[in-house]
Amino acid sequence: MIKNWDKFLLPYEQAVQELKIKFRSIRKEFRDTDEYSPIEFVTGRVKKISSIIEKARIREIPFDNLEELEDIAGIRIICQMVEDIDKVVKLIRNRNGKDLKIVEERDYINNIKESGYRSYHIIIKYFVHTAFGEKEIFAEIQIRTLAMNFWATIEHSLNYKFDKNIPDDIKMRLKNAAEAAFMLDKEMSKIRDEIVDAQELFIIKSSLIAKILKKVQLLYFSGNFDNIDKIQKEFQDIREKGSVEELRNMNRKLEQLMQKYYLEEQ
Ligand code: 0O2
Ligand code: 0O2
Repeated sequence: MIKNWDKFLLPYEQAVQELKIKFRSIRKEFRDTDEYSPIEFVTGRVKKISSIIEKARIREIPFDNLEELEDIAGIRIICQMVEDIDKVVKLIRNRNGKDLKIVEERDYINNIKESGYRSYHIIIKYFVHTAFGEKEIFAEIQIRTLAMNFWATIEHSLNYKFDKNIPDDIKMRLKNAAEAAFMLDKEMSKIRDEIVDAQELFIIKSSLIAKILKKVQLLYFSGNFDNIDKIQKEFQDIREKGSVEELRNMNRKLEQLMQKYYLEEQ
């Protein structure tokens, strides 16, 4: 039987277009509200006819049941950091039973494939309305980091080039390269965490410094010059080298001094 491929692929093409728009708009919404987006970019493709035929042959799927293939429609969501993958998975789970149905989740991040491949796959069922009627189809969503994507893209094209006959020693080197890419992911996450911690510390310190400054000024302008030189000197030292704890102590000390003089902050 000669299959009408155009008609067969139509719902898959539509699903890919719709899902790309949906996930890209999540990214846009985060960015428009100045929030960090766990989605860096989204791509999608309909599987090539030759790959569909090959996969069906290997899986012994009859030509009339090609709908059984789960990845004819494929969406790829690329994240900056490993932690973002979990956020994207949760976003998709929140839609379960609404505009899509989750059929299966495959965690190839905690269960790395033999090749070294890492990604989180979610198989969904997705409803499309075409000019020729309605249809529920399978689609595969792959969620991975930029580093995982870098590795998988090159490994996939090497496999394609060598017709899946990559020599064992090269396979081992590719596996090692996958580990190196994952180490890079981990290091980037660590660097980000350290920057966030440093930023948070800076915000806490800046706020305490502002509070202390206000109290010193109030004490000064209210004419209570007791120890004001000593206080200013202490403040200079703590401001430059002090810990959050030292700044908190000084703030408390000034609070007590203000109470002594019946002063109140406006
Ligand atoms: P934006 O605002 O940059 O996200 P289309 O269906 O025509 O919209 P198509 O043909 O699927 O898109 O495009 P493709 O090649 O899949 O690219 C998808 C989006 O991901 C594009 O953004 C790319 O700029 C962006 N992108 C960023 N980095 C990469 C990368 O390393 N690889 C790929 N493939 N894409 C990347 P938009 O949609 O133009 O707009
Ligand atoms: P395409 O269109 O070339 O991307 P199977 O294909 O039988 O191994 P299964 O059970 O159908 O696997 O689904 P699985 O493993 O959850 O997902 C298959 C898809 O994941 C592949 O699609 C790849 O896109 C990706 N993938 C899985 N393993 C690897 C790997 O070792 N290296 C790379 N680069 N990608 C992998 P296809 O079938 O290759 O189709």
